[in-house]
Amino acid sequence: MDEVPAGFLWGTATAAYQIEGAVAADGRGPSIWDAFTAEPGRVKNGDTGDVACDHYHRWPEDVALMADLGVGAYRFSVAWPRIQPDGRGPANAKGLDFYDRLVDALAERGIAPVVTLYHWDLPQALQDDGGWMNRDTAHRLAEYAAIVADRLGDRVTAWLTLNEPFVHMTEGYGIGTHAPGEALLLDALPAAHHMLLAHGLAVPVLRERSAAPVGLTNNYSPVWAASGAPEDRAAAAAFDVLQNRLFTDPVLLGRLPDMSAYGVAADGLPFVRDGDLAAIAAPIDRLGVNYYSPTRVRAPHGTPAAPEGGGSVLSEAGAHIEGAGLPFEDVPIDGHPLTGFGWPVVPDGLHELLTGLRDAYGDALPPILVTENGCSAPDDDPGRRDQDRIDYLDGHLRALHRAMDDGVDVRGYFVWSLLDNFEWAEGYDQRFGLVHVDFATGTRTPKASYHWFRERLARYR
Ligand code: IFM
Repeated sequence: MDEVPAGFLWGTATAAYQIEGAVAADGRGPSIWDAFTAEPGRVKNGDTGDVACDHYHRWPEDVALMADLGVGAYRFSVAWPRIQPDGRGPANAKGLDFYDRLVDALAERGIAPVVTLYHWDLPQALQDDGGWMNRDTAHRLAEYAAIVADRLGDRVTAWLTLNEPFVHMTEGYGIGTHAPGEALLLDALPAAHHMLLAHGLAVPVLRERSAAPVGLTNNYSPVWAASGAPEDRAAAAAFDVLQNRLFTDPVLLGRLPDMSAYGVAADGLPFVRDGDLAAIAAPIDRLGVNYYSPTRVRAPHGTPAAPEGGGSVLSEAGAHIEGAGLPFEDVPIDGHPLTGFGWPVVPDGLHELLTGLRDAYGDALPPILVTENGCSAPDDDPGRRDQDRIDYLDGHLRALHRAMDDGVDVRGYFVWSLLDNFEWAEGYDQRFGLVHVDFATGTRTPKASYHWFRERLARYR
């Protein structure tokens, strides 16, 4: 029987815009995702988060599902536009009340709340002023963090300031496949810096108001070179800098990685001001790690990489990347099963990632929470027999235990996701839930993976 340390957090994860719906309820302001989904052609089938899983109204049922599942923790995000409808100024009491009730209900069931402050739903009013391209947004996030921590700080088990700034920068500001839909390519780099600055400014704000550990969540991918050729190895190193190191070195080491592959001079980036890196490097207690699959890259060949069958989060945008003059090109990973999204299923990648973080950052690495792991699968079985998801989770849990046996300090693991939900540009097509949601009726039906995970969790008690 695999062991985990006392207090290990077994949980499921969600995010506000992906499940809550009720976008106009109780004074919530518009977010960039409301604006983006309203634009024709942005999201598959014209789907929006207007109703989603209607978690805003059905949350007691969802808490009961988690209690029945036997998880000890729940990672969810707070919707900034519910708390500050315009992204600044006084709190909207009804928005805070919603999360207050949720946190109390979780506590009654013995489920620890792990709160992400920002999971991509920026108030539209801040986007109107430039969004994450505007340095002021970092200060706004710190102000919002204070409001949330003042209200929930006595009951939250862990804080995560940001979710996946790499994906938000790349898809939201770099290639425009996510809200706010800007296609600035490498000119989007200020967005990354301002998000990291927001994280750094929020850390002391949270500490002043709450004893709970603080961290941020990145989406990590082990990067494989397509061959041993020096140019492919250089391409892999360059991609590793962009996806992994750019969002970790400043936080854990207080410095930028070598960005010369992107034409960035040794004296850094012009929008990084004196003192910023010290702020970003405020010590954290946890590193949130989201893992889905590795990425394989080669040196640019001038031929667009095949977007289907085994690429990373960037594959979909292969054509954009080709045009961007970037120092890498995504290539498919063969020889592994693929998820519904077409992402390769590589459980060993989780072991490689966790041990790689330990080796790269050593003593600077805080304990890890695996804040997301899971897969999408087609909605093609009325019996909800999602054996592919069971196999995925089983393989990744084995890899997790091997990494822990090898000395990596992991303190929690969260399945993405509790519910089928709004999968951003894919709308409702890609289903990640342990629980099936009928989006026409809101009906929840636990899948085979839910029952499997419940049995698995019972073994740890
Ligand atoms: O649904 C997303 C989530 O919002 C962030 N991490 C990856 C998940 C699957 O794509």
